[in-house]
Amino acid sequence: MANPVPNLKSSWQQWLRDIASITQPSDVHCCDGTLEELNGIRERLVAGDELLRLNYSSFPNCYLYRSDPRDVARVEHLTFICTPSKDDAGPNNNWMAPDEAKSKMRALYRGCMRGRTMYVVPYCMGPLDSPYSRVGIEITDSAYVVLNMAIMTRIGARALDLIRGGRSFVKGLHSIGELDPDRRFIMHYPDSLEIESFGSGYGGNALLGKKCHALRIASYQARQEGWLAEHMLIVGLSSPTGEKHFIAAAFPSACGKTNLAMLIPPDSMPGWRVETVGDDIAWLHVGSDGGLWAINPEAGYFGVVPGTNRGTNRNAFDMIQRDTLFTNVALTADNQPWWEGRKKFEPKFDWQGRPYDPMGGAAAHPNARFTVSAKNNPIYSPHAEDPGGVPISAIVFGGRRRAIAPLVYQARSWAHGVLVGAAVASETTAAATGELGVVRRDPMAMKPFAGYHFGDYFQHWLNVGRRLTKAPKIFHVNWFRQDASGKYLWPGFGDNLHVLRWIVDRCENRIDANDHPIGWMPKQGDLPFASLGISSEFASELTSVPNDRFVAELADFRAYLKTFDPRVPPDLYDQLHDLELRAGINCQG
Ligand code: OXD
Ligand code: MN
Repeated sequence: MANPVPNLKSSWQQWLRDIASITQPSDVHCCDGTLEELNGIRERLVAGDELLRLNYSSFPNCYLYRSDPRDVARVEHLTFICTPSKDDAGPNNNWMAPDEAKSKMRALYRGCMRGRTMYVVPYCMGPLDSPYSRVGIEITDSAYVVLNMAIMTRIGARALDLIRGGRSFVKGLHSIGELDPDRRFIMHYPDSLEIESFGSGYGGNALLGKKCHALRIASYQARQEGWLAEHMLIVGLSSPTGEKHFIAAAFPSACGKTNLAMLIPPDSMPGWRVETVGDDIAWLHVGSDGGLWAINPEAGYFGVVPGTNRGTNRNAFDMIQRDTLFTNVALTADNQPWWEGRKKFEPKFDWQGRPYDPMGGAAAHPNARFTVSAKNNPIYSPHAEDPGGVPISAIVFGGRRRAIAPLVYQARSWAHGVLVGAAVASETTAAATGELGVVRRDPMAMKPFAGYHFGDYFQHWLNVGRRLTKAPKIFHVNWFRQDASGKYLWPGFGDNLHVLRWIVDRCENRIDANDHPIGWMPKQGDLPFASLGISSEFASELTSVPNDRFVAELADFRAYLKTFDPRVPPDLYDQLHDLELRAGINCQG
């Protein structure tokens, strides 16, 4: 099984040898990404009871992994950006000096792989032949991480060839350590393209290609190189006349990005088709045509399982019926995965493998996940692997806002859109540890993921906009508006396509809109509220912004923005000032 580190002199091999001498594994395995290799790893995990094979007749080639109960979510408070200057990381990040972080990590890594296999996983983020793709190597002592990386990225020989060919690559070192929350850190060194992660085996902390590389390190590189690495889904829409548009949309974690990326058109929109390019991350470049082009750097989905069913997301439900690695779901008596919202069957064991007690809380962990190849998605876009990416017509921001943001509005310009993105806020969910249901500010849904100071990040967005001669239009949506009793005003799911159609019509300059202080809002009759059974009272609430709340929101946002001074671009303050004037606020910064 083991392919010892070949004795050649090159920087990546020297790095592997250095790491092996620090971590002292009993064995080194260089992954080539073949099916045989992955089957072998899986079989060994099954034999060691670390992975459970699920019922083959209903869930062929599916497995269950149970994580340590103290290791079930990303850990933002233990995630650091290690730039030489603290100011460059910004108040939006935890910061540690690179030397301090390195020596702290060095102490943790010393001998940590004794008795374990050190896996070496070369990977590529983005299609292998795309000029926009980036490569990396993750060293890990977790076979579970290898299996996830093999689904989420393009691992193996071809990625290694790119590195051998001289591409710069991200060096990621991961060890589960003892899974001790008190000895857990996720460090990023964007200047030297390095990631060091210790003490967690959970997705975002351990699958280093995803949040660590494709967002934190990539956003830092993107600023230096003039592109954007964003926490966005990419979805394609085709109208019955065959007109096609791609939309990139940023929502904070667990606001339904995967559902929107895989949306099923409602019966009320016959002839419409939806295709998924990506559900979590977009890398966006200014094309030679002056437009914005996007690739999805990932090759799979690491989605939240609870709530997934044929009604909420039929495509996701169908794609996880086979070839899926489940984490922290419950089990039925006949070894099927079970989760809240699955509807059928009963759990027999909870996510920790204990006999299920209906009085004892949820059976599946609320942040239980599926990892599955994008190729399983019935509506995986034929353009998802296009090396040049897909052209983006609209950028959509959104969040969970019970009582303030209207269903949809359009920013007046790119610069106003940057303000709209900077003002994204949402109620917290289970994807990150911490309190649930608290409103937190999450600019562009990048709060946990921007690898540098938000003031510089907003400036970078403005700079990219200046280079776009065919800039996408920017919108904000809120699927989560509620009435006073907590009832959702908008049906969501497939019906969100009605809103996307309005967005496309605006991009094509086909319809007019109402001029509201917040931005352009749909005219009466341009969204089919009545035919969706939405009362006129709800419809008018969905398209209104309560003035007192709006005024309070703007004050809160101004105070938040100030925390990024003196790096907040003056143009952004100008946009805020204009918005305040439109809202009738006499403000001063
Ligand atoms: C995720 C997230 O994608 O937390 O897992 O954003
Ligand atoms: Mn995400």
